[in-house]
Amino acid sequence: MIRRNKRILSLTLSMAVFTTMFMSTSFITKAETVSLEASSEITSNASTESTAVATNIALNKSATSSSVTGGNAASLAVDGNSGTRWESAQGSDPQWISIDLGGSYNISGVKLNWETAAAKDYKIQVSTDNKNWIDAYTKTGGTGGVENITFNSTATGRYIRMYGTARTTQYGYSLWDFEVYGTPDGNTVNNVDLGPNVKIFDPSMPSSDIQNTVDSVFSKMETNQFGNERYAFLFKPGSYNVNVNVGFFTSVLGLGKTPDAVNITGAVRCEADWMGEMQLVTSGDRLKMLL
Ligand SMILES: [Ca+2]
Repeated sequence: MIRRNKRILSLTLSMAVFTTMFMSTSFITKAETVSLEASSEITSNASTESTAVATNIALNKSATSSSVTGGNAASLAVDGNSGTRWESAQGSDPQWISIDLGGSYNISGVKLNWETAAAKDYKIQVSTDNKNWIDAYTKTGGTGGVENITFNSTATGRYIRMYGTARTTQYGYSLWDFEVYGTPDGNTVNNVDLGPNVKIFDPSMPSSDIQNTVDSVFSKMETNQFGNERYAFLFKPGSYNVNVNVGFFTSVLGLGKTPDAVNITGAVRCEADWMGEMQLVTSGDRLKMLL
């Protein structure tokens, strides 16, 4: 017998900081649906901050490079001074300049202000660990000058580099300015890196970004009942129009001073669709499997 036993709760998600909604699915239930009441009211402490002018998140951050010519150090490409520059060793490929953004960002693009000695072929790469790099942008046949580059899709990471494989001159790769644009992805609080598995959401973030993040985690954790990974979603006070599907070992917490500080106008769901005709349901604190 196929039995659907989904309990639907309706409530407003709102918790004090340490009175959290903990939806670990490890021992509880995968069959319970928690539907969060849509709220027509925007909480008074929801962010009303308007979109700010884009900030160069690479400014004065730590920069390193594969090589240097003379005193043209890597740091001079992120000093906010268009009269100073980094230059790599001359006549040598490949060469790179890398920036440590100091925290994890969703990076949307970069601005490169080349000196005469520019890159013809290069990649902009992003990394979370400074070891493994993902191509965010590839350029061939570049001619230097100022290049404003928007990635086709945002790249998440703490480290970003220009990796050059061919030059426009006999000299090195030389940048007056290497600017980077993006928004914090919520993994850094007061310069403490909480790691890639803690996701802190702010109501100023685009709903689509939050949705993509929670969907990505759910795809990893939906059936991961025997894995070692653990995830936590922390929602700062405010209103969110998102749907949160909760997989195994995933905590969802609303942060705030008062019980109504966080409103999720979509839903938070804990289901067992992945099991097909089998459903896990709770009976008291015991777990039963129904066929
Ligand atoms: Ca400079």
